[in-house]
Amino acid sequence: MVAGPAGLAQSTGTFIVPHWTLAFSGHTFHAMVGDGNGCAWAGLTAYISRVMAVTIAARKGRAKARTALFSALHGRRTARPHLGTDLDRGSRKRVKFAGAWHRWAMRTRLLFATAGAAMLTACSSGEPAQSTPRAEATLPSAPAVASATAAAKAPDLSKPQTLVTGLDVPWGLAFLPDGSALVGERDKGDILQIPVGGGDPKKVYQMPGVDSGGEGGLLGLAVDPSYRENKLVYAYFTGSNDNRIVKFTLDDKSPQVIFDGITKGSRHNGGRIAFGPDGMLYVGTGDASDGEQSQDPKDVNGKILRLTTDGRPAPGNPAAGSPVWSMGHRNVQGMAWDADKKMYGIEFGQDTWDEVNVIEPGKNYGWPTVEGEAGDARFVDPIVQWKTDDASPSGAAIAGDTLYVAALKGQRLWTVPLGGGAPKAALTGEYGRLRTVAVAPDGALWLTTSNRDGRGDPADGDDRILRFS
Ligand SMILES: [Ca+2]
Repeated sequence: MVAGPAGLAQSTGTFIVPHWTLAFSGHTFHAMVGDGNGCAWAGLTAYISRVMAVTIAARKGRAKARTALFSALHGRRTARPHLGTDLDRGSRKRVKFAGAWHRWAMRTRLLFATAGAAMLTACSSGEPAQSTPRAEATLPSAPAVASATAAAKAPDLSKPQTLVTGLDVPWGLAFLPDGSALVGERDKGDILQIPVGGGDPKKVYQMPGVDSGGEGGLLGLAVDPSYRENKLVYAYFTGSNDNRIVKFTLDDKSPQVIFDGITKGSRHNGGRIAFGPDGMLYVGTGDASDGEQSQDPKDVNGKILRLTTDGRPAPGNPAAGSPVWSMGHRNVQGMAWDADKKMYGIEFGQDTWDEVNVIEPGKNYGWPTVEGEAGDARFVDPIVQWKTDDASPSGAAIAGDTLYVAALKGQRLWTVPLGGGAPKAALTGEYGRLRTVAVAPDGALWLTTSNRDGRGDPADGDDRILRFS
């Protein structure tokens, strides 16, 4: 693989250098703990830089810095308890330091700085060239069938078809009634349209105000159930101050903000939006690395929300006037409904258990008090849990009686038989990180990769959309 100019510029300008520059100059923390630049070295660099920065913050005794630093350490790929951090999720967040660690870290930070420079070189040379989004296949034009959940037959996962290549961190994916698809690129804020029957994607919109970084950016997309009449599309994105939801038409350059004030973070921004069978807009949010928000019924983070198309709390929500549908979530990025309108939500665990939950209004799913199956009467246990290395689930869709779950770190597509039986994994390791899965109007399953999101190892042609029929 050869480094392209764009890839190199991104590596040096946005991610790797900030890790180290800010770590040792004592600047604010968020830029420093970006998500790496897409190679293993970057992950190690970020990990070491977090440890170093915690030490520096402790030495200088800056309470604000410590709080912010812990917020990031709250994430999964971060320091372990043996490094001297208190990761007790149920307690007030504090960072404690073992004296020996502190001294060791201060003595050796110069060594790490040198190592970081070497890593930068290694990372930059490992980036494949960026490519232009293009079609890899065309499809027979099928009449659009207005069903997001019911496929006539199960998609054949042994026969993947590469539909599009050259995408840059595709995240949101939604189909228009004509069978064409909208796909959002997280970091660029672009929305591309993939024509009916396949063909080269065409940029049809650029979302103004997207402030990408970390896990934030242009996230979920949804198409209004009455799109034929009103042409409305919805998007959830990270702006400069918060996560927010807008609605717009593709020829409207000024989207209307319908819901804002969802706390943003470098991690755990949630971001999936979807219309339920009741015509309401459901929203998966994240805890923005502050789990206490998930247990605060007045806070919209760490929740599934249920809104009208104007962004107001939907009629019939558990608490009148509140947008909250369910609480106690850590980071919901996938929602789906079966033919009986039963709702499923998937979420990332911290270090132990990712979850598939049956979502019921007013219920509490336990985070951060518990993670995974706890048998605690206060909380609803998941129906399926996976070790975080095996899943890290971001996308969910139901076709027939099977729930499909796209896994990032687990690099596989989980199939969960909703009628009973053990989940099975498919495509393990074949396409890297998998972000979004959706059922197309013709019943085919679409699946996106996420190898350019800063945590993957992109191959030529990434990111891509795969199709299974
Ligand atoms: Ca839970």
